[in-house]
Amino acid sequence: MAHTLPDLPYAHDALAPHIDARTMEIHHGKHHATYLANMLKALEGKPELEDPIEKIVGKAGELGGPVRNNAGGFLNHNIYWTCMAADGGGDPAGALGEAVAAEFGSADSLREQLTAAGLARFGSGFVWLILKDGKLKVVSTPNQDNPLMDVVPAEAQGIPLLGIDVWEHAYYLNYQNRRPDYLKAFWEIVNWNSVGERYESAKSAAG
Ligand code: MN3
Repeated sequence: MAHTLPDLPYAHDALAPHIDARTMEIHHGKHHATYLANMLKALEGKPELEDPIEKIVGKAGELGGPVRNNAGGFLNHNIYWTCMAADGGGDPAGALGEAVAAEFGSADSLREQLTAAGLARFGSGFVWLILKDGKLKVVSTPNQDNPLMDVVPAEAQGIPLLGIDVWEHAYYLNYQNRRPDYLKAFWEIVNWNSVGERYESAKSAAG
């Protein structure tokens, strides 16, 4: 299986002023590309190189630290780009909207929980909305860990639906150390349609 860097689903400046074009250029063209390059190096000669990225990430414990960090970094950014859109924002609709209302009370309450998890993540990592045992759950993981990994704590394992990058490289040029401002801005560009599509396919895969 050929692993390639996906194009951004929008122009570099599409998310401005919430996320600036220079951040997107470096984040996608340098950071994301480097995770992919280092993942390919770490998997050189291994049969797992032929596997889909989700399967590789699921075996992170067995495949070792460089695969954990770089395959995680590759998949996490694949997800993160699709969680944003120039015309994003608002509240989730459809089946996801109903599940959010039933399980969190409101979209505001879900946003509050995701924001709190992002502020509580010390250092670098990701905040996630996952599907776990048929239910929605807010979790966070350090570094480039992903909820699909066998090595993350059981309570943080699940199918990732929404991922928010809280590494400083995701926001430093625009916001410097102000992670709260970045997380507030994220809600103006969140792509609930794409999160909702992942939710529906995860639900139907689970039967
Ligand atoms: Mn990043």
